[in-house]
Amino acid sequence: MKIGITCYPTYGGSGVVATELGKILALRGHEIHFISYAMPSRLNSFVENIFYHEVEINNYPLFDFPLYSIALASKMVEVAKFNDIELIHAHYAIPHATSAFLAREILRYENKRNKDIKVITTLHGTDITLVGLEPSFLPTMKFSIEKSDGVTAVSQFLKDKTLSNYKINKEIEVIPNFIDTKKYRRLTKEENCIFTKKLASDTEKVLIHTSNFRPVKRVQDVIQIFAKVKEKIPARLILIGDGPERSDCERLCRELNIFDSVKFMGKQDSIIELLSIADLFIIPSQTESFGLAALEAMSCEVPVISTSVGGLPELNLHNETGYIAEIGDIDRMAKYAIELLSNEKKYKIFSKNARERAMEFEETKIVPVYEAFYEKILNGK
Ligand code: GMT
Repeated sequence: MKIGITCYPTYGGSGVVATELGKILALRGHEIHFISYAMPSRLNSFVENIFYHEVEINNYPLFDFPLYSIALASKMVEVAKFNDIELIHAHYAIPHATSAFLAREILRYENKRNKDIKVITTLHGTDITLVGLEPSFLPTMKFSIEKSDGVTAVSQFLKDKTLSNYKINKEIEVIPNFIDTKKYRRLTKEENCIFTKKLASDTEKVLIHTSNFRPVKRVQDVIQIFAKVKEKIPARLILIGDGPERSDCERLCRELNIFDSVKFMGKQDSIIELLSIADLFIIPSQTESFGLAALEAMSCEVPVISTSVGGLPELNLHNETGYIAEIGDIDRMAKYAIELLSNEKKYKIFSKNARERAMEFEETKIVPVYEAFYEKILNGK
């Protein structure tokens, strides 16, 4: 198949899923054309069959805002026309599904193809649960989702939310996030260069969190939980990522007098190395449609303490792969963390369970589901 993939190129989960999917599809013989405003961050090594097309944005002085959606649609038309693209897979609906719809209509209007190009939209999270609900986006979102030829959501939760929030009458297939469990595995001390960097001593437990530090991630809760754990157990906190809440988080650490025990790492590529020294992953999100970051941790044998929101309970199994608590219930999450970190026997079971659970989302199981979905849509079923 010849497939166009559009996604956000930054570190976010939707871009990661889109890029990893494209890489695997290319290895499976498909021709993949990424279309975005910058090179996706995970597209960092050469793969045959992968092409990248950059959307140029015109900054004409009359435009107060860049007209990205239109520029993207025009680039989609160009790429589809000259590369015989059969389908465009839009990751994160805003504005990608709308641009893909426009591109399909332009190509149809030009009437130079035997067959319409197909548009598949994958809903990832805040495109549905947060941003898409704003009045300035809602009608366009509903329209673009309904007009997609195929729609997938990364969890049952997100599918249900889409159908109810937007009153959408459309078949949506649930295809969860996936992981390369051969790559995402716990590295031994000998394999892990980070061990020499002394992030934590042998006697300290390591709590870890990765996110884009947006308010929905509730990183302050991670810090509060850690402060309570540290009162009982020698521990360190590693925070990976960056975003609008980071300065407030640093301030909170100083206020709580725990700044020296918290490492703000910023954006990092060595996620596997860092997860391999971690004992517990904390994800206290206010909304989380799947929780790819938690899946990455679980694949590295790190149990998870999460909230009960969104798709998290579809991944993290309470009392098996970690624990689940209500949003903002810092005391309970801290209690769970202390309990697990102080019970070696239980910890080993949870850690093994986390890895086994992650293997259910192995990429070799999930990517063929996307392929079958493409076939279904291309064959008009
Ligand atoms: O919705 C977002 O926050 C954006 C998106 C991203 O690009 O980072 O994240 C979402 O997509 C991931 C991949 O499907 C999911 O694993 C995340 O749970 C989801 N984030 C939220 O729902 C907050």
